[in-house]
Amino acid sequence: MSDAHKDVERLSRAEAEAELPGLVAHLETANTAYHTDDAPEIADAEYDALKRRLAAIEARFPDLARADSPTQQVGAAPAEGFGKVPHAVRMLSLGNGFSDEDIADFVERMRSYLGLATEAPLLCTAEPKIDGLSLSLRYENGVLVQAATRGDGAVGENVTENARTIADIPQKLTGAPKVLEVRGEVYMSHEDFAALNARQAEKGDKTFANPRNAAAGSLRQLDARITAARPLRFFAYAWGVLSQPLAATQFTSIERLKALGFQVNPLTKLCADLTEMLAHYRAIEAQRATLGYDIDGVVYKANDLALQARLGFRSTTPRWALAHKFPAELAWTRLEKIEIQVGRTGALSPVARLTPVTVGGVVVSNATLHNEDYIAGRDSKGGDIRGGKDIREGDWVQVYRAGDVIPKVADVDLSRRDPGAAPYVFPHLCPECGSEAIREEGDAVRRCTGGLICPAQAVEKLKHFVSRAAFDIEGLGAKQVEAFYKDGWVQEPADIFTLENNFGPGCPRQLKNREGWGEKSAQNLFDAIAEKRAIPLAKLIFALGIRHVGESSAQLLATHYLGWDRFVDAMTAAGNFVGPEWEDLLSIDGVGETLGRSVVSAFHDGPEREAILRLAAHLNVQDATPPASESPVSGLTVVFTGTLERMTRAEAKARAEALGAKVAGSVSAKTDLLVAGPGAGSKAKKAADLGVKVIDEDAWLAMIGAT
Ligand code: D41
Repeated sequence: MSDAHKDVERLSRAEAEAELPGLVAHLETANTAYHTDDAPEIADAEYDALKRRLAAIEARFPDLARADSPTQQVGAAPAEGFGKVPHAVRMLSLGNGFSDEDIADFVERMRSYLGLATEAPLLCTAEPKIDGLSLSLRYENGVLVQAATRGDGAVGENVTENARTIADIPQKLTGAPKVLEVRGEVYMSHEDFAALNARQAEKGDKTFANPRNAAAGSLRQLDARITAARPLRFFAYAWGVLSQPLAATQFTSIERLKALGFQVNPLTKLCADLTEMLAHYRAIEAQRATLGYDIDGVVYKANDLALQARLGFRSTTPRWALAHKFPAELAWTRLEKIEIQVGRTGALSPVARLTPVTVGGVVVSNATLHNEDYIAGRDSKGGDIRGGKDIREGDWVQVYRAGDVIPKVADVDLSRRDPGAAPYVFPHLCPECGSEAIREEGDAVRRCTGGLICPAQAVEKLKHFVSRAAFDIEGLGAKQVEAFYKDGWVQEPADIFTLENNFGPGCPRQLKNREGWGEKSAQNLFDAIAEKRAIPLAKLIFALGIRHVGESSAQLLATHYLGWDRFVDAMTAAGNFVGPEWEDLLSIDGVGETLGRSVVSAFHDGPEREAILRLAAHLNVQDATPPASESPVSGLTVVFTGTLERMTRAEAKARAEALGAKVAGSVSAKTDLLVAGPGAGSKAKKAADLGVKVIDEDAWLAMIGAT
């Protein structure tokens, strides 16, 4: 072997060529010893170092890389990463509250939704919110068969082999339901975190910023041997699919999980009312520093599982649970410079570049400044924020971070301001393309008018297009599209689908010859792209990156229009914001004027429409499925009137909508069903006049199978 200690950057081509075969052979022997013979020959660290060196050499001399190089095979798992696991029961997220009032509102919202009398009890559990990452464990006949990360809540990553190495996770259960999915948090204790970082530093490996990152980095190792060497722990706090209920309440379900052998948090408490919930929050907060692991708040959950079921959830958060977050940590530092970033929709977002400072264990060097009013010390209604103090370059500012969000600026210290500091002048031209940046009436944000000619908007749109919730093309992330854009390979989404034609085998310039790419990875990318030509309608609508159109509104549009052609035709016909197509768009529950205008505008004649149609020409758009038609009320327009005795109006409406019905406020010729409680007046009469079917509350409950 040539001098393996020579810096890769200084290797000559001949030296690299001489070193490669030995390196490859060494790694291949190690791989076989480990995977096939189950007898590792070299230490993990040595293996990793060899592999890093090989990758570095290949990156420097891409044409020397072999298609079957060990760098293209990551351990036992496929090179692309983990397999995907759809969650049969969606992993919901949690709403956040910060103040005592937020918690009082939460309890009041539940009471009013359920129509509880003032004296009726509403018990809630309160437990620490572990700052780790959620994991779902599936047991069949008492045997752990699968572990999946949360992912986007609908689809996670298969980390079964890694989860098996965590001591807190039982491999077998006795007396469990036939099918049981246990959900909880993977975390690392302070002590184990410190020891791990010390070991990492000693080996010259990267250290972790905090226990949460260490836990995430350890669980998401493609090589389960690495996970096994990391001291991860697990607290169970919820469940997914169950073949049989665990118990009738949240609290007793957790007790049952404990009896089955899971670790559950000992600070979980059953609280009778708001006062007890807040008292327990204070008690947990007081112990925070001595718990030995990171928590970032307290989670409250309605205790009665029947009430949880009635409360249900809205979009992705349950109505029956809330996280009460601890106040964010603060730190003072100097704001060195204000920079403007241009986003996908042209928004000019000011970012503070800070002298790096540690806030809650994480080094912060950037903070968002929101918009020009925020910098000037004004809120969206023209009132003062920070007592009207503006922010200038060179100022001393107080920054904070809450959870995973981008750090923010809370305050500015005027006593330390340089007397010569000038107020910040927000640009009126886009810093990326020079187009005019304008602020529309009522909009807090100034936007670049350059549209797709603005490189920043084009790149951000592309990044959004390939993001996980959109096209999610394996091997094509933000970094890659940015590089392709810079070199003129991909200017708009349609170009992704001609990449193989333009830069594939036989072309003058080929992807496999780019730095960081090889024959195999290039072909993998072309295959991954081809695979995504078939795309569900909702994903395509979301991927277009139209302002105001998030994942859930894209879903609403898809389930309304069902097919791509119908959607495009309708948006085109609604072009003047009048007429039946426009009315039809606004009739979708959840689609308002702002969203409607934004979508229709994207399909106005012009470059954006052209780009969308060019893209669609490469795709095979899969029709959306109409909403749950197995429900007997799906598609019906229902009106509730009179006094409902078994549930509140809010609950009745939410349930009907969850079953695919449309709930209207007044009776018309379009009404299919009137549910009339006692005291129904003019609506019942009108229904009778129009020949609309009228039923009472009990008949309605029977109809939806909720007696
Ligand atoms: O300790 C936690 N991090 C925690 C997270 C917890 N104790 N309980 C939780 N409960 C839920 C629901 C109510 C949705 C079952 C959670 C989370 N969710 C959660 N963590 C991350 C996303 C959602």
